[in-house]
Amino acid sequence: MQDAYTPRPEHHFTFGLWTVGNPGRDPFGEPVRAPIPPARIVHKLAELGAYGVNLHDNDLVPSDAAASERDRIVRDFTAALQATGLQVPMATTNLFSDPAFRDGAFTSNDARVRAYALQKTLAAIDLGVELGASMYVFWGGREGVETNAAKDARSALGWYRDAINFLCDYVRAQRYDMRFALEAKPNEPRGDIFLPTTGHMLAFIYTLDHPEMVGLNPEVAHEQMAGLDCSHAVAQALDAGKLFHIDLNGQKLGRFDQDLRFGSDDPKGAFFLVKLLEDARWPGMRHFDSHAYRTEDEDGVWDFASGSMRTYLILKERAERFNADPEIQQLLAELRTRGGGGGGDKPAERIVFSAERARALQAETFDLPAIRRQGYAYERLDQLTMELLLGVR
Ligand code: GLT
Ligand code: MN
Ligand code: MN
Repeated sequence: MQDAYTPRPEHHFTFGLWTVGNPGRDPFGEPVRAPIPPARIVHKLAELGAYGVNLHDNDLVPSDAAASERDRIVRDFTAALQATGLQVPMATTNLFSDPAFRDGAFTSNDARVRAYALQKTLAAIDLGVELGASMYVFWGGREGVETNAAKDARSALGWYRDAINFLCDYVRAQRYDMRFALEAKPNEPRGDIFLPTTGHMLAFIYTLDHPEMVGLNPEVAHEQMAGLDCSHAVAQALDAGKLFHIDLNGQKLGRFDQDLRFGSDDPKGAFFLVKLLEDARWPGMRHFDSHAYRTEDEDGVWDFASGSMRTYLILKERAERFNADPEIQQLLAELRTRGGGGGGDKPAERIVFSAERARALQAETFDLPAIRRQGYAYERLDQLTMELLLGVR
């Protein structure tokens, strides 16, 4: 079926090999789906209208593969990419599956593990570059603790910083066209993960040697797990010029990491996130870091993939309607000019410090009783938004 919500490569939708390839294993049950070979994933995603596919090193190349085996796998994968035109915009390292990383990778208490994590990442960066990736994601799922008796959080942050600095210098020395995107998560698989939110990550970036190379990869579910509004984290990342990548998915509050289909749980939250990205004309990849329900067979996986992209495009169209809706826009214009606009529906001028401005402010009188009495009409605004989202407007 082709309609206004049919995804096309120019929409820049991407999936991970690990997302559509997720076999449905969970802590209580074995995989329910057979692994889908990477080349088949590439062909299916291209058919569905995606732009690209992302990967961890070991999603493609098993960690015990000999060099010749690695080269054969990469050759076959590249052939599938060339046949379909699918891109690999982002790559990352699996620094969490191997039991060697049980106490973390860059922040393990064992110096050998910290060095091995760097070695593994160097090889994975090379692989990403070979496949054309210019974005590299760091999700430190094992970087944390179950007990604070085990690790000094300040030493751990120091090791983390050394690792990212080392890797930035490697990319620079190799003259790779590559930037890093850091992804936060509050917990799972560790009891507590270091740098648990996008805001923590943002502050950490400015302590690095090359902050200009490093940005953020916020994930909807991870901010929700921390009890936060993801669109606010994304807005702050945009404001700082640090939104390098995004992981779109869905999550119920107070649950384990569910990685649900984007928009399937909190469509209103998803709407405001899409609106934010589209209003900002953000040029990055719309990556879906989620997977099909464990109940699904392979057909269900492809339903999940096209559903993710379709929902995004539907919400994008709803955002356009929101921006064009006369009643909603009238309410917003009133808010913009409330308390003294700059003429027409222009907002008031910014208050910028000067000695004169400070003196004028000190002398100003405010009609506080009137200010205290006024309402903001947000109930009406939200109801109009809901009616638009629910399809009756
Ligand atoms: C893992 C995790 C994701 C990360 C991936 C990148 S791996 O699936 O749950 O949030 O983005 O390492
Ligand atoms: Mn997740
Ligand atoms: Mn993610």
